[in-house]
Amino acid sequence: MTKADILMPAPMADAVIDALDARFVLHRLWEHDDRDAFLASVAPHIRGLAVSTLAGRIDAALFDALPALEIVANFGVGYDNIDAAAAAARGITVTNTPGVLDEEVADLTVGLLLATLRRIPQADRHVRERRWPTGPFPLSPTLRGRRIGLIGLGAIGKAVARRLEGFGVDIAYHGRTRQAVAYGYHASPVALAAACDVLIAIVPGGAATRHLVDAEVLAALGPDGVLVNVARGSVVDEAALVAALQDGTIGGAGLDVFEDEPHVPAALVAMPNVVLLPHIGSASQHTRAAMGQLVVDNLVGWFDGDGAVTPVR
Ligand code: NAP
Ligand code: 8YV
Repeated sequence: MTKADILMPAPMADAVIDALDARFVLHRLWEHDDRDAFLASVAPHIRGLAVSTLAGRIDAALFDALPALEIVANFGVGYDNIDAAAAAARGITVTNTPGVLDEEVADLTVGLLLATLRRIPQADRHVRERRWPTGPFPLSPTLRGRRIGLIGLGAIGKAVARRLEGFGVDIAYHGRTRQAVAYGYHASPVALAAACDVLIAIVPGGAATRHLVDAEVLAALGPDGVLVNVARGSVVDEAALVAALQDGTIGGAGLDVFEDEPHVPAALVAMPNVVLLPHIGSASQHTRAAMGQLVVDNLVGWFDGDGAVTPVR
């Protein structure tokens, strides 16, 4: 059987590389000093792309440079790194990794919420920096009595909500459509923020959700309010968030994602009421292995003629 040519622009997990190497002709773009020249030499043969956010934007210009491209397999459920409309217009299939990371990301989201409210990283630093003998760690805000608003009640949002039910807090949500669920629905982010004192963003990135959480939403959340963003940095107006934290418009934030990753604004790093994570929502060995396997399964399924396992849309 002829092996299809697959392009991997940036490194992925060893297990993914090994599995694709065994089944396809895998081209590791990042290993070449003159990437443009290498790409030009293999471009006519490339039928599949294996990408993560490390590969940068996968856009129309790249599709036009790869005339035989059939499928883009993304490592991640969010695929705002890919111009899916441009792919669809060219008949190129895009796949993502839904289903295998929902519980992991939900665990991390609840952990980040608790860490932010109860100031767990700050308390750890209090002990490590030998400040405990000189005085107790200050009392923290609480989850008790909180009203939690989820911006996005999809697969991950629902997994977060299920966990939060066990914490005895009120839960409401915003999305473009009302769902048949027991949680309260609000037709806009600002209405949700006004009704809650915790906002958790867990929607896809991209133009449609850019700055869904803006200065108005943060003002509606209020001075005891806490924002948790595990969606994409683009969903929150980061400058407005910094201002809201600095002037006390909201009380704190737990952030796993940022507008210009891996760069985090110095103003956020300096704040005592903010918990910052390096985009680790799905980043356990267990779940990253499952995501990698799904990338492989999508490419193998496609080139075996069985179809992609998890195409988007
Ligand atoms: P999903 O099942 O597709 O759910 C997305 C939810 O967002 C839906 O409930 C949808 O409801 C809502 N939504 C979509 N567009 C919207 C808009 N313009 N305005 C308001 N709500 C909108 O996706 P998921 O699997 O839960 O994942 C959600 C996102 O989480 C991913 O796309 C990714 O960006 C992010 N994520 C982050 C990490 C991390 O490591 N931090 C890990 C995994 C995923 P409606 O259709 O009714 O609007
Ligand atoms: C990944 C994610 O870390 O699935 C997603 O949408 O954000 C994370 O699980 C990321 O996609 C890695 O490229």
